[in-house]
Amino acid sequence: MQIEKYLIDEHNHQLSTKHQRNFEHVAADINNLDGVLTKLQAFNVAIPSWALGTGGTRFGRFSGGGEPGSLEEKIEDVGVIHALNRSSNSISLHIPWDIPDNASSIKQLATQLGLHFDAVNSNTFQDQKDAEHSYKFGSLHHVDKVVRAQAVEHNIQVINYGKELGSKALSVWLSDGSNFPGQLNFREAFQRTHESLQEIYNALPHDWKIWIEYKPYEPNFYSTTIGDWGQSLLLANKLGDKAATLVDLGHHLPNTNIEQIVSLLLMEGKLAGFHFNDSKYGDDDLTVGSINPYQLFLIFNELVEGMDARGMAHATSIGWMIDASHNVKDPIEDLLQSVQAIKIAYAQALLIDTPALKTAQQNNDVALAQEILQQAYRTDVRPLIAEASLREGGSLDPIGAYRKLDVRNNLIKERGLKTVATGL
Ligand code: PSV
Ligand code: MN
Repeated sequence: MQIEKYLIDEHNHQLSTKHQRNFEHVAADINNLDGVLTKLQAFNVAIPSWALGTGGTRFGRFSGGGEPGSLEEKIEDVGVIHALNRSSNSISLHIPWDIPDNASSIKQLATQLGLHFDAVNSNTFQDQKDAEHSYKFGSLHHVDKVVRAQAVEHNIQVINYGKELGSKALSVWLSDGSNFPGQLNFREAFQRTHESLQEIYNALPHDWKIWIEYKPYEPNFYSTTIGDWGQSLLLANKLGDKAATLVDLGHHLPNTNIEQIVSLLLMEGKLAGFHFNDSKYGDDDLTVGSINPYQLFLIFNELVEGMDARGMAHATSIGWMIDASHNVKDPIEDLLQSVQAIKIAYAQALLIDTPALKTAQQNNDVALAQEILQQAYRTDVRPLIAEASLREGGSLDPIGAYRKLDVRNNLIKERGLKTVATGL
C-alpha cells in the first residue's frame, strides 16, 4: 500500500491554522531558526526490518492484523512511515530473517519509495534450518573452529547481500556468553572472538564499516563475551579504522550513564551509531522516549556538542536506527512514535545555548548549567518537528494522518487478518 501525497496535504490543510499559531509561538524565541529546521529536515532514522511485525516474549506473541508477510511488504510499510514523517528513508535488514533473493527488484522497490538500505545485520544467535553446526554454545567465540568458521562465513554472506543492495555497514551482535561460572575461559573466548571478527573485517569492502554491538546479559545470564562498551571498543581498536562500537540504549545495566559513554566514544571516533529504544528494567525494547525522555535528551546533548566539536555532519556521519519490539501496539504507529521522540530530543539539543553552558561549566556554576539544559528540554519543540516534516512534504501529525487514512484496515484488507512477519 502507498499513501497518496494529496491525502497527506488534505489532512495538513485541516491542521494548518493551529500549526501556524503554535509554530510562530515557539519560533519567536529561536535565534537560528533556519539552521535548526534545515538540520531537522535532513535527519532520518533507519527502520529495522524485524520491527514491522508484532513482537513477543518467551511467553507468547499476539499477532496483529495485516502484518507484512514478505520483505517487499516490509519495504512498503517503511514507505508508509517515510511518506508520513519524511524522516525514515532507510531500512536495516536482518539476515536470514529477511533474505533479499532478488536484490535488483528489491532495490528498485525501495528506490521508488525514496528508501535505501542501511546496515545489514547478521544472525548467529539462532540455529538456521540447514546449518550443519549449532550455536548453542556460541558462534564467533565457540571452542570448536568449525562452528566459528560457519559463523564467519555467514557474516561474509551477509556482507555480500548488503553489497548488492548498496549497504555500507555490517552490524554484528553476538549472544555468545556463558550461563554458569566455570563454563568459559573469558580470555580465550575474547581472543577467539577477536580472531573471528578479524576474518570478517578482512572481507569488508574498502568503503564499509563493521559495527560491534554490546549487551550485558540475555540470552546468557552469567557472562556475555562482548558485554559492555569497553569490550566492544577494545575489539574495535584491535580491528582497525573500519570498526566501531554500536550503542543499543537497552543494552546497559540499570542507571548506567549512557550519555557519558556516548561522549567518550565520539571523542575517540569510535561511535558507530545507535539502536534506539527505551527500557524500564532491561532490554525491554520499548518505544523510544516512552520511559526516560530526559536521558534521551542528555544523549543528544552529548551528540550535538561532540559532533560539532569534531565537525561531523549530524545526519550522516553515524548510524541512526531503531531497535524496538511492539507487543501491544500497531508496529507502524509505534515506529512513528519512536522517530518523533528521537527528533524531539534532537531538536531540544539543538536549542541548547552551548557557549553559555561552556561558560557556566568554566565557572563551576552548577545551577546555571542545569538551568541552561532544562530551558532547552522544557521547550515544546513539536511545532518545529511538524514544520520540518511539512517542508519535506510529510505530515504535520503522522499518527493522526495514519489513523485518519485508516491505513491498518487497508493493510488488513490487502494482506489478511492472520499474517505473521519474520523477526523475533
Ligand atoms: C539483541 O538484543 C539486539 O539488540 C540485536 O541488535 C539484535 O540484532 C536484535 O536485538 C534482534 O532483535
Ligand atoms: Mn540492538
